[in-house]
Amino acid sequence: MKLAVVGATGLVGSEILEVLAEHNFQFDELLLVASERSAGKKMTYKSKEYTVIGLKQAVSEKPDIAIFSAGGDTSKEWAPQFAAAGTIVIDNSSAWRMDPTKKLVVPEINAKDLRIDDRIIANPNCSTIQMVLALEPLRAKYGIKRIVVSTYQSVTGTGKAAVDQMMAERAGEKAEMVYPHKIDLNVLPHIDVFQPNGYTKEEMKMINETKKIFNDDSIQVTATTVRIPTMGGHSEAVNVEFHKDFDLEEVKNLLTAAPGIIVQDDPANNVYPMPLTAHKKDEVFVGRLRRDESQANTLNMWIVADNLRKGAATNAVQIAEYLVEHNLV
Ligand code: A2P
Ligand code: 11C
Repeated sequence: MKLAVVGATGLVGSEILEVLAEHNFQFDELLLVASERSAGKKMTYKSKEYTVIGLKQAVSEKPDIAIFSAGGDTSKEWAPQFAAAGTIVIDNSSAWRMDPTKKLVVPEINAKDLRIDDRIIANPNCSTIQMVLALEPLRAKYGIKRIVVSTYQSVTGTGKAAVDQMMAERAGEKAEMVYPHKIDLNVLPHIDVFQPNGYTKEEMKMINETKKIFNDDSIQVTATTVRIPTMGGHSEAVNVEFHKDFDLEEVKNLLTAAPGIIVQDDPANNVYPMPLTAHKKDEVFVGRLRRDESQANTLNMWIVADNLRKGAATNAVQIAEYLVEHNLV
């Protein structure tokens, strides 16, 4: 097994290496890949030193699996070249997600749809992953009619430069502006670019990707995505209307029993999910479970996950693990 991590020098790339090590993912050879600017740079994985290589060299090495996290343009240009060389690409960018010929995979939900001839597999957007994972056990039992979601997203979702902007502002230093406004001590109702319909691209990702992952266009979704000056994870207030009525205790039991979900819901003791406690964890945390008393069959929930983990690196590594475990590679 030859594994490539493309975008290894980035924020998600370094998280992928951390998750691979924690999960003790087995490979014979590891290729750390980044732009030509970084070629020759040294990096370590499990105390062993590796030399970063460029994409051209990486393709010629014909890795079995390449986990991509180097932006949409890199994926659009290079993923097909890896695929043509026989590599299975697991892509973190938005480049292939809505392509009807590509699978959009959250392993706990739809890895079973993967086949031996899938060559480019898309990893969903971070804010989508944590929401659909927390909803899946409830969807299976009650059926989903409509989702209204508002997000509170970490600056780490934008990348290292955004973390630097926030920290420079906090320290009172001159900041390189990644966002159109100050982010520290502020809240921006703006993630990714605005679309002609007035929504942002992040909001449209949540809407479109959710329908694709659940394989159900009848599910109504609306979203407001917001950047807040925090690190550690994305938070989401989700209002979900089911087709069938539910019992709150049963909801808690279904969530508790589901893989990859941890219920933190003890208001009397101030226990609820937070980015600070979700940081560096692979799971999705769910709490503040309560009936929407204004409408039948409707639940309010609060969902938090480390966007660099289950929202990106962990989900991608889990796809790779699934491929290996099911002899799809
Ligand atoms: P590099 O460090 O050489 O620029 P982040 O999202 O944290 O900024 O990380 C982006 C990652 O994608 C980095 O590893 C970066 O490598 C990589 N990357 C960016 N552009 C390219 C490109 N054109 N080809 C290959 N890798 C790229
Ligand atoms: C954010 N969700 O928090 C974005 C980052 O489509 O993979 C990931 C963008 C994507 O800004």
